[in-house]
Amino acid sequence: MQMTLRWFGSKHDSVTLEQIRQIPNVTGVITTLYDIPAGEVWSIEKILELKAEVEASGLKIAGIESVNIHDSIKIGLPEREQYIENYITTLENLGKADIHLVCYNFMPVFDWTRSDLAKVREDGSTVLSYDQELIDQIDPGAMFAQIDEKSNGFIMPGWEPERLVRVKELFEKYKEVDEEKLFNNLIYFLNRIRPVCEKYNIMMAIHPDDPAWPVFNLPRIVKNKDDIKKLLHAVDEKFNGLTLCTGSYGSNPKNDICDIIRMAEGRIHFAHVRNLIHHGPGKFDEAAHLSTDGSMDMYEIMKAFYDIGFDGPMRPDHGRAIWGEVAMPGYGLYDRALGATYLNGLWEAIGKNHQREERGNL
Ligand SMILES: [Mn+2]
Repeated sequence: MQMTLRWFGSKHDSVTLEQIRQIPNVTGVITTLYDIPAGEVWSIEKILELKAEVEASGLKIAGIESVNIHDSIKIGLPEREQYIENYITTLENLGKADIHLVCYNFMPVFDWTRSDLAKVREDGSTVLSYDQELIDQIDPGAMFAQIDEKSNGFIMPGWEPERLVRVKELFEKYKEVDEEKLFNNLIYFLNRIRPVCEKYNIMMAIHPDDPAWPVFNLPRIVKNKDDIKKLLHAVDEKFNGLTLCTGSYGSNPKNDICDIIRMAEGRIHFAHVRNLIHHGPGKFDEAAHLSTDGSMDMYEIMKAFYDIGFDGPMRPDHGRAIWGEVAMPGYGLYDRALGATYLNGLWEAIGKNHQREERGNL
């Protein structure tokens, strides 16, 4: 396991590479070219510039999150061909720059949804929160205004302003797209990018739907164990893999995260680890990473990753906003640094216990 932190680039992130480097055992960042809209080619020059900046700080680029997929690919419009060509060129350029992990998602219109980006907890910290009842009362277009208003002036990933102007039009286009169509469009895309991924040894790691059920009547196809099985089987090659996001799968308490991790052994290329508190059906708050702060058993989750020999990048996913830090909601330095340290501690303990058991068995 390689511990990393997500970093949005010096123009967009309140956290610096120098700060990230000082978190014990964090050796890499998961980053992106945030300014390039979905569908456009990432030039080799821009990729190398980003890489040089990260490496000058003593860190490495452990992977890209995300290279976003243009909606025409998800909808299956004729113009998807050009956008897939662009995507292939981007992957080729990443491969030439020695970058081999790409996180992406296949969610229609919205990458993720929350009803509150700064819900105040008893201790004064704030967290992202979800309440299906509140979401059901919101017009999808109004979601953008709401997200924008509470984002502390940062552009939230997946909620870029250029999407706002097109939201109505997009909903129209998705009218004919059900789960089956969306799934087939994903498989078409994966088969098209397969040669470039295999040539450059690029692992594609799909991020699950967040939350793990349909929102605004849009189809969702990466929600649970059955979805994952179907997807991994449909293109049964290593490059077709997962971002195992515990918070997204875990939004549905019926998902057994440890079981999913063990089932997907060898196909998990990237891990997002965070905890949340369930308040009832369709209702949860994000939490600190510690098991006792939420509903999930982080020890068991980390043990499952350890047991399958997970050796890819992991990052503490969203943190709380604490100690007065003003940052992109979920992406402050302090709570993610605490999260990384806690997860590193679990990993060390699990590893040492394992070694002790092995010695005991000799
Ligand atoms: Mn995630």
